[in-house]
Amino acid sequence: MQPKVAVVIPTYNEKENLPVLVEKIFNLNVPGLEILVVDDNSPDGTAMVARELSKKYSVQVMVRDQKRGLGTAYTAAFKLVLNQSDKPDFIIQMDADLSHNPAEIPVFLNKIRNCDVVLGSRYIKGGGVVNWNFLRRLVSRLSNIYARLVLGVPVRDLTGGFKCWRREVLEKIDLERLDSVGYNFQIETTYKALQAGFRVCEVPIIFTERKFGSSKFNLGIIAESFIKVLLLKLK
Ligand SMILES: Nc1nc2c(ncn2[C@@H]2O[C@H](COP(=O)(O)OP(=O)(O)O)[C@@H](O)[C@H]2O)c(=O)[nH]1
Ligand SMILES: [Mg+2]
Repeated sequence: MQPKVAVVIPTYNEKENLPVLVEKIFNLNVPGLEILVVDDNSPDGTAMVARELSKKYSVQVMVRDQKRGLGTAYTAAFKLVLNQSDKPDFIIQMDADLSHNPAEIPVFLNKIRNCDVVLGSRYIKGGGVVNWNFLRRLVSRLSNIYARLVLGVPVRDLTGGFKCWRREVLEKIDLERLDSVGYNFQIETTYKALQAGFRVCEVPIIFTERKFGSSKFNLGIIAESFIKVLLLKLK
């Protein structure tokens, strides 16, 4: 039977980017693919744009009342797709701002056949980052080194947000007990999958900084990660 694929896309003020991304994804013609957009009531009207797209494409839209962080957006979206009657076999997560190249989706779907979790990695051979300044590169590199050393895991890119999950992994990780509000979600979920004994693989990706809209990255996100990585290890 043909596998079902859900692509989860969190959005906050992504009205220029979302239509371009959605069109590119459906142009791949991956059978059985559907998209779930989880928007935090973006002031720019991204939810309206998403609803418009749902008339043409297989796009579901989940709107939350206010900005509540990337981690909780993903948790809510994962719960929704896992509770559907027609559950997806694979769940892909990616940013809305075109930093993650949709053309790489088939690579993830190919790799997941022999893995339980596939991580898009900027820090293995063939991977990379385009249009980030020195400081942003440094922060990303240091966060990865810090998380890898504290947690003692062999993963090169723990903080990336382009990933593919086998449904069983997300069912096993207790989503109710996830503790991350922000980007720490990426580290926490991968670590929990490793702890549960799942096979985590990396494929190289090129991350390209957005052209439209603005990044929601901030110091609070770094602070959350700094503390929560330690707590994760101590648990
Ligand atoms: N629903 C929701 N999406 C968010 C939130 N914060 C960030 N995002 C989305 O998460 C993705 C990555 O965020 P971005 O600001 O591009 O982070 P950066 O790539 O690290 O600079 C984008 O699609 C954002 O719109 C949030 O609080 N709620
Ligand atoms: Mg971005």
